Amino acid sequence: MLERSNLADNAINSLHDEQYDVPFNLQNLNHTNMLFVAGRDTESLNGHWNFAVDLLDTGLRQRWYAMKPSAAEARSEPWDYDPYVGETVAVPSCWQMQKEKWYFFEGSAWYTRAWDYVEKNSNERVFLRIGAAQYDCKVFLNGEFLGNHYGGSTPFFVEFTGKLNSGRNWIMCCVNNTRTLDRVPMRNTDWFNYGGIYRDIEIIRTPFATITDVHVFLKPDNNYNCVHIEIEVDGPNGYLDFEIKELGIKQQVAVVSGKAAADILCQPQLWSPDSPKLYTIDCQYLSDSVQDQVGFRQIEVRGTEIFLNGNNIFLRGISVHEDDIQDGKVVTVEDLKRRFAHAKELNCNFMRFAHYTHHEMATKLADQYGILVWAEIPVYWAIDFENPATYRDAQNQLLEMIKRDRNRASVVIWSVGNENADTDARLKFMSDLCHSAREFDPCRLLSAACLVNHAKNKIEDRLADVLDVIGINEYYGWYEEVFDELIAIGENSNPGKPVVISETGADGFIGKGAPSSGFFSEAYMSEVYREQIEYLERLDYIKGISPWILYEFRVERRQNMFQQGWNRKGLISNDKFTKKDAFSLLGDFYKKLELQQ
Ligand code: GCB
Repeated sequence: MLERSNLADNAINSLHDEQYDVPFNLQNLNHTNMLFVAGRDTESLNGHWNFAVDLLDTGLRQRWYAMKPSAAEARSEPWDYDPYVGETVAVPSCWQMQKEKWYFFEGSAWYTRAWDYVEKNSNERVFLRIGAAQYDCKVFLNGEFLGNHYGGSTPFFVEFTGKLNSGRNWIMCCVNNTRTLDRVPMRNTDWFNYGGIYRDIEIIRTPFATITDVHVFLKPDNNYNCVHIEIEVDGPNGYLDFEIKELGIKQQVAVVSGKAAADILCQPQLWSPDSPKLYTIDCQYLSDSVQDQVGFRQIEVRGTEIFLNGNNIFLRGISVHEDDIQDGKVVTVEDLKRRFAHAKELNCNFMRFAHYTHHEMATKLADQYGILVWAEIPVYWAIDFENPATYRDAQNQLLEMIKRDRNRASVVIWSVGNENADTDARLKFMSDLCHSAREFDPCRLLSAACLVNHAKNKIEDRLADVLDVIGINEYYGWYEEVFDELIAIGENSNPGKPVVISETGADGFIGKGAPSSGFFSEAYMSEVYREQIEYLERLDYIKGISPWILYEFRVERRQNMFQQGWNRKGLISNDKFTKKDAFSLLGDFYKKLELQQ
């Protein structure tokens, strides 16, 4: 008789345990254990990982993660999956794009790979960083559960220090993209529910005393002559060295209880779309050092106007999703560069990165290209605003986004949501998010795509009181009919703050069998843009626009014969190459606005 382990007993017992997942939902990998990564060496774990989809969560129930690598003939009990052999997928990727049979798969999937650890420095710390995994990611090392992360678009870290074997280690991740009532977003979205580890996965080593956070910004006091730094470390009291060579700054800053802060007087050349100047900042603390590229600028609202570095600015924008016909949510630098080239061709100075946190390379490139960015968390449509666990998740996604990107001069707006019904619970939830954002970042504006009361033709959203900029999504010519209401909204609303049209647009299908007129025709889409532009020119309460959207994007809920799983409002089709006529209409309008500024 074969000798059975407790795994076999568990396999039977677990059939009756419907609380099997509770121990794995700690959400302990969150903004509190983020590490500052800019300028650090990394070791990529991208590449082929063993992979299995697991619709029934058998892996968690039966504890696949606790199985040891072993030859089949040496095993002493039956097994339903062997994490150490079998099918592989490339990481990063979305499983939908790997095999047709996984296209609509929603559930858990297991990723496993070996990593051989060789210590480089005695006293080093070792972290795993995952750029993003959609949506819940549970991490196991050599069979031990180390924690999980909620939220599909922000990075997270797991510390491996003290848990590694010298030589072979096994890293296992269980990634789950099920749409549930407590998640953010919840169950219904107008974009595709991709799944998987779809951004870079890497190992980062640091010295024992580690710089965990660096926040550097121009003090927003209208003097443009003071760089404020706030640095956090995990290590003893002492000093750190902060340097911006090009500005002649080299300063020792005291570290007390893990924190260091200073105001440094200097005269930086200001960052703007016309002159996206970046400075290299260096920070050295004991034997740890990091380096980042940072621009200095001030964004503010005065009355109903937006000012960048004291100059009145109109946001000529375009919205964009993270989506690709081949790769799904995986982005490459080439893909992002094409995105910015198209935005520049449209004469944009602004982009809305909808509806979740985009790849960190996108905001880095925006810094370099001089594109202002609206960055957003997926508090989208219906969310369980009453649920404290949902709030905790949304707040964590917000703070992870802010901590990742608050050194990016290009990011001028944090958006806390999109088209959410104005209930008391939602008002409290989203106001609290705004307070949190302000606490972590004093130098950006807060916004959300708010709702308009179409019966009264009025911006009537109580959240507007808490925001700096009011976003409104309007689809005159498409979902709404009478363009004159746009004028009435301005007259009836008196918002007292800048209003940005965060969405407007129309579907235009240009593939085989495209209609020549009416809804979904390119001609009708152009007509909507023509009328929109005509009206926008008359709307003095609008201080920016980001039409919907640069590229067509994949979505389950659009299935008519012209959509076939795609939202066709892209100014460019899903090949990211073929422009529709509306592209040049918008580009010409923006050129005109640019010349007027
Ligand atoms: C909206 C949503 C956006 C949709 C868009 C549309 O208002 O905010 O996510 O994709 O409309 O195309 O209907």
